Amino acid sequence: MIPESHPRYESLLTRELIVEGIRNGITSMQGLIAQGRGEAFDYLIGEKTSTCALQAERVTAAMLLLAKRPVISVNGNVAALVPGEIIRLSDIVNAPLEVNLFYRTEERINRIIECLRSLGAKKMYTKSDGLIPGLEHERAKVDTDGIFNADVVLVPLEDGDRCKALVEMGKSVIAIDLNPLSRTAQCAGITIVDNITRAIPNISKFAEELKDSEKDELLRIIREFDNKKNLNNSIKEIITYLSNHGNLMPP
Ligand code: PTJ
Repeated sequence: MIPESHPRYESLLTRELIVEGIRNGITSMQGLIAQGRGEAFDYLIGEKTSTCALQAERVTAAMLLLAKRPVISVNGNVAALVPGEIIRLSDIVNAPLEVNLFYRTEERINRIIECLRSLGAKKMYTKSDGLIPGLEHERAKVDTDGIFNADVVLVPLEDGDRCKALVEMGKSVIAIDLNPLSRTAQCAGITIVDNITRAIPNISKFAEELKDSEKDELLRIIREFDNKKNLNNSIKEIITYLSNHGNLMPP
């Protein structure tokens, strides 16, 4: 039992969700390591959504609303941390979910699908009849109607290989990754450097706000966004945060 007064209450609760995910056969053991890496980077950004992340989250909402065949990729950490929130986003932007795992087992795939369905997920791609070219690991297996055929794919907590392969297939790839230096963060078309627990509700909020906007307005929001610049600014924000809090660097 974690007392609410604990200074790291939120972070510890999130950790419990991953542990629970492992107990329920949803999350991989390696998911714990990913969570630890995420926590470390979240610490460096002050455990809050930065201005850069907010901008990327708004552009993501515009992009998902404009997409013709958007898909949201779900792995074991995503399913443990934000199952309800991801379903809500899927509904708002009309982007079906597709479970895609790095440490793939059929049992875990089915458990995640069951879990999402039990929480109200309506549209999901559940076949694995396609292969992403150039990938040798299990994440290559996708649904030909889903990720394989998608124009926009949201990939939270991804590994760099697949992000690159999806970009090479001509897709617009949106990554959520607390590590701005990861290969995924560096190769995605839009990179959200934020915790998925904050990013998904933010994207949903922006999607609600933008959903009745004209197509031209959504296009303008996307056109004005420069991912490289935003990513560099995310790194600068970490440096500024550290220099303000650690007295490590000259002002
Ligand atoms: O469920 P599976 O089998 O598909 O496996 C999923 C994991 C996440 C275990 C697998 O993809 C993996 O090993 O991922 P990595 O290579 O550890 O990458 C995870 C990335 O996500 C790292 O850059 C972390 O900093 C980042 N990350 C971790 N937790 C969060 C996060 N980013 C956003 N929000 C988080 N909560």
